[in-house]
This record gives sequence, structure tokens and C-alpha cells, in this order.
Amino acid sequence: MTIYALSSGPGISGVAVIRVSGKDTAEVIKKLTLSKLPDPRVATLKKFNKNGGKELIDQGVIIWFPGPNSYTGEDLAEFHVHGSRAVIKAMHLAISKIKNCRLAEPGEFTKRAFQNGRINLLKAESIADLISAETEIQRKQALKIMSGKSSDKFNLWREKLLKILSHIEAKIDFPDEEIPKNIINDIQKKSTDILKEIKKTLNDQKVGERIREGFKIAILGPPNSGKSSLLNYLSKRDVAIVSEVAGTTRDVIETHLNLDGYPVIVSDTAGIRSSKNEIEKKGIKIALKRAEDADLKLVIVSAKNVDFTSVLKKLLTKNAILVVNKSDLVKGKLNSKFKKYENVLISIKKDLNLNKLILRIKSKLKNKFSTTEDILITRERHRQNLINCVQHLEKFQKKKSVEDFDKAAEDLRLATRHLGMIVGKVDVEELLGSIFNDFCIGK
Ligand SMILES: Nc1nc2c(ncn2[C@@H]2O[C@H](COP(=O)(O)OP(=O)(O)OP(=O)(O)O)[C@@H](O)[C@H]2O)c(=O)[nH]1
Ligand SMILES: [Mg+2]
Repeated sequence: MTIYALSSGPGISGVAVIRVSGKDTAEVIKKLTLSKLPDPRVATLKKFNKNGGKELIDQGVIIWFPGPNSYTGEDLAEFHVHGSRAVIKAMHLAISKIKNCRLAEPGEFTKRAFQNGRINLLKAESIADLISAETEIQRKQALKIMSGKSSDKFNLWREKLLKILSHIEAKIDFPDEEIPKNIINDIQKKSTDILKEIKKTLNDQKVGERIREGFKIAILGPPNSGKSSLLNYLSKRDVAIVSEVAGTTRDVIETHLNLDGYPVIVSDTAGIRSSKNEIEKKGIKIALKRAEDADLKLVIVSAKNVDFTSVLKKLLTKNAILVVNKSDLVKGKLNSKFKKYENVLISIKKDLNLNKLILRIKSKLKNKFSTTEDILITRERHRQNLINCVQHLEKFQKKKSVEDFDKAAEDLRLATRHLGMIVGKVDVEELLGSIFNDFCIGK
């Protein structure tokens, strides 16, 4: 089938781009322009007509990319028209009436690019990441992966393992031949080196995933300490209800922020106290779970009604800042029991010291993101495959004795398969749905 969709953003725009891809693209161009095909890859001004008739839809630019040198690897065309809903609708309707043409599914252009060998899976994912990048650091990471930084590495490891596998398979095919000693040593050394490298890659504090999804900050503390006030302050709008009633917030309230180019997800949580109310208890349970998952905890307490329970103290680990709020009520004096923790004394009401708090948060982010250079993993999918690869490699290494060759070969095959799955070198049909469904239509 030939597919078509609006590839530029939805809504009214100066120019909208409608993309068409598939065997009948040339037919679509001819039918809409009522003329012969324009020169390939040259922007050409044309009149676009309703199918079959001479009634004009719009005048715009067409670019014709004959396959296989196109984004999808198939015949492809871009119609640049005026970006009104009416023009887009009329264009879609005209194309839909041409035989074998249908509206594209989300991500289908990129899926076809992958299926036709134009890009690998990592590149497809990084295109999705680039399209949805909101901050500088996300844009840079997406570009790095797009340029092949991690695929090159995964492919290299895979090729090295395949080489080892070929030696072992030779031994299985010719059992009477001894594998020379130097090759056995080489197999040992190479697999150990790869194992080390993969483990090092896995030990990355999940920075790549954090950059893609956002660094998680949880605001925690007793009721009424100003958690929701802090969330509103950081988001510069009223996201959460603030009130003097203790126990106002029950659900987790999340906002996505861009702090100096760092993507951040801040969650406001229910005040932690011992409560008999079932709903509040549930809220507190969720709050504590958020604390566990957070990359940074802001434990906020009131300077006045010091309610510093052991539950709160336990939250003050390395990845935590103690925020003592309502300094206006204690004339800026810090209670001595807070002194042994990394703390910031603020007043949200009087806007005191909040800059200092933000600087602290930023410096924590900077530390966390300082290792971005070596990052190869940007999704849980990659991590899971690498972990599986490590497990099979470790099993492989344990099987040294000669009679284990068959099983060793199988371990190695599975290890390479997991590396292949990251890049898309093996049968990954079942994976494709989940990856390309994340795209929007027209991509
Ligand atoms: N004096 C003073 N009051 C503050 C300050 N910050 C917040 N408040 C007040 O403290 C009360 C509680 O604030 P919230 O932000 O709702 O507190 P919370 O921690 O979200 O409370 P729960 O959702 O009930 O757990 C409100 O009346 C705020 O106006 C401050 O710096 N000084
Ligand atoms: Mg609240």
C-alpha cells in the first residue's frame, strides 16, 4: 500500500508538509498535478488539483524522491502546501481516492525506513527522541545515537562474539580436531574483555534514560510543610492545591520542567504522617514509593512546627536535600537538629533563599549528568538486552571443559542474539509494534 500523512505538526501553520510513500507515489503526483513527474529532489512549484478534476486545492511545492534513495527507501513525495485545516483535509481526501492509498499509521514512515534497511532500530528510536526532544541535552543525546555512536559499539561486540562462535562451531563440526591453544586463550581473553566493557556500560547510573525521560525529583515531607507550594514555585504556575489544611495533597502531582537545559520531572506527594484515613494512607504509601524511585529527594519540613520523624530522617540519604521552609516564622534561624543534614533554609511565602535551593538542585543534576560522554544506553530495552547478554556470556565462560562445547555455543549464540536485538539485526517483528507506536502519525 502507498501511505500518506501530514508530516508537519497539527494545527494551523504557514506551510504544511504532506508525505506520501509507496509504489503508487508517482501516480499520486501525476493525478494531483495533472502533469508529468518533476525532476527528482528539486523543489518544484505546482498546482494541486482535486483528483481527476481541474478544481484547484492549493498551489505549493512538491519534492519527488524516487526510491531507493529516500527516507523510507520507497518512492516518496512531499507536498508543501498552505497549512490550513481545509487545505490539508482536501489534499488528504484527494489522495485517499487514488487506488492503493491509505492514511499512514503512527511511525509508519520510519518503520518502512527500518524494514527497507535504510536505518537500524537505534536510529529509528533516536529519530523519535529527536522529534520529542524538549531540552538541549535531549537533543544532543538523540543526535549522538542517530550518528551511530551506540550501534557501532554494539555491532562491534556482536561481531567479536560471532568470531568466537565460529571457532567453537568449527570444533563441533570437526570434533577430532583440537582447537589450538592460542585460539582458546584468545577466546577467553576476548570474551572477558567484552564482558568487562558491557558491564562498564551498564554501570552508567542510567543517565541516558534519565536524559530521555527526565530526572526524577520527589518533594516529600510532613503535611503542611509547603510541598505543593514548592511545586507551584518551581513550575511557575498553580499546579497543585495549596491550603493550610494538613493532608491536602493525596495523589502524586507531576510536572515536567526544563531546568537550565536539564529535563526534570518533579512530583509533589502526600504529606507523610501516621494517618487512619484509608485514602490518605494510600497516598502516603505512594509517596514513599516515589521516594524510592527518585533521583533526588527534596525533603521539606517547616522551620516552626518541627515534626522530624524517623521516617523523614531515613529519606535523607546521599541523593537528598533537606529543605527547611517557612523561615519567615522563625526569623531566619535554623533549628539545631537540622544542622547535621545538607540543608537550605527558605521561605516560599516571602521568596527567601529559593535561588540558593535551585542552585543546589542544579549542582546535583550537573554531577549526575557529568558522565554523558560514555553513555550508550537510552532505553530500558537496551539495558535489558545487555543484561541478558552478560548473563549468557557469564554462563559461556563457566563452560570450559571440552564436552560442553555444544552448550557453550548455544550460550554464545544467545549472547549475540541479545546484542543483535538492540540494533535490530535479528528477527524483531514482535518489538516493532512497541517501538513505532510511540511515534505520531506522519513520522
Ligand atoms: N508562613 C509561611 N507559610 C507558608 C510558606 N510556604 C507555604 N506556606 C503555607 O503553608 C500551608 C501549607 O502549604 P502547602 O503547600 O499546601 O503544604 P503541603 O506540604 O503541600 O501540605 P499537604 O498537601 O497537606 O501535605 C499553606 O497555607 C501555605 O500558604 C512559607 O514559606 N511561610
Ligand atoms: Mg500538598
